Amino acid sequence: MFEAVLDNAALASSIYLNIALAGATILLIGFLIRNVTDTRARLIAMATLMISVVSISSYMGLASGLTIDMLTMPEGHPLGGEEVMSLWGRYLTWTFSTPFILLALGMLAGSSADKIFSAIVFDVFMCLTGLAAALTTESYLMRWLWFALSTAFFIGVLYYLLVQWPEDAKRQGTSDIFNKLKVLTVVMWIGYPVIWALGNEGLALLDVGTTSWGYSALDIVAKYIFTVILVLYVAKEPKEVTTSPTAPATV
Ligand code: RET
Repeated sequence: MFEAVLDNAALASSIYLNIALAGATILLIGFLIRNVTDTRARLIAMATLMISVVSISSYMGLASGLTIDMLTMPEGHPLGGEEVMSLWGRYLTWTFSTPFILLALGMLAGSSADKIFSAIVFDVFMCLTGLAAALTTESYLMRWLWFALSTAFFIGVLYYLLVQWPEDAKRQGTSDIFNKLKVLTVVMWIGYPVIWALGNEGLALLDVGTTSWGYSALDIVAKYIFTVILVLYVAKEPKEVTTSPTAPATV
């Protein structure tokens, strides 16, 4: 699979560019937070750093061919009976990267531990059931049922992002920055199931290179641009970040 990636220019560039961007983001965060001493500010910044640590590992998995396989699609799939290249490592590693995005956002909002934990639980199962959708090769219907279950968990995540955390952010005084990152996150995250549905593993309207670029483009905004906006704010150690939150449990 290593060679197959290199032979496809669109696919290779969608992977190698992200390795470079994740590496650059890690170095940039390290530089920006070198003088930050507050525990909450550092924890939020370190959570964002972990997003790129997972990302560089994820894209290394894809570049090396370790987490890519040719899967025979079931009857009913537009490419039924044919082998389709699945970059399943993406779905696996989202399980590790997306919780850090939510941890950073939940802490920025000054939310409570129970709400941050619940959002992350929904998120982890959204990713794992997405992985199951991609790896199911015996039934076309079951692929879409996994997709539907994953979407249900995604709605759980959106509930915290759109309903609970904006209230907490208001109380914490971080509404401006939180709402900016909330919109960025919600809009980008909705793009992932859309790419899955249109991509080579779903309705197969997009080829493998275009599908991979779809995810890579979303990743650039949802991870690196998100990180830079958040770390530039947190590195100033504003009192809204350094003050311990008082948000109530889920209501
Ligand atoms: C899948 C397919 C099944 C339905 C849904 C999905 C949602 C995926 C999302 C992924 C976000 C990934 C990010 C990665 C950054 O490292 C699994 C595509 C709802 C929202 C932000």
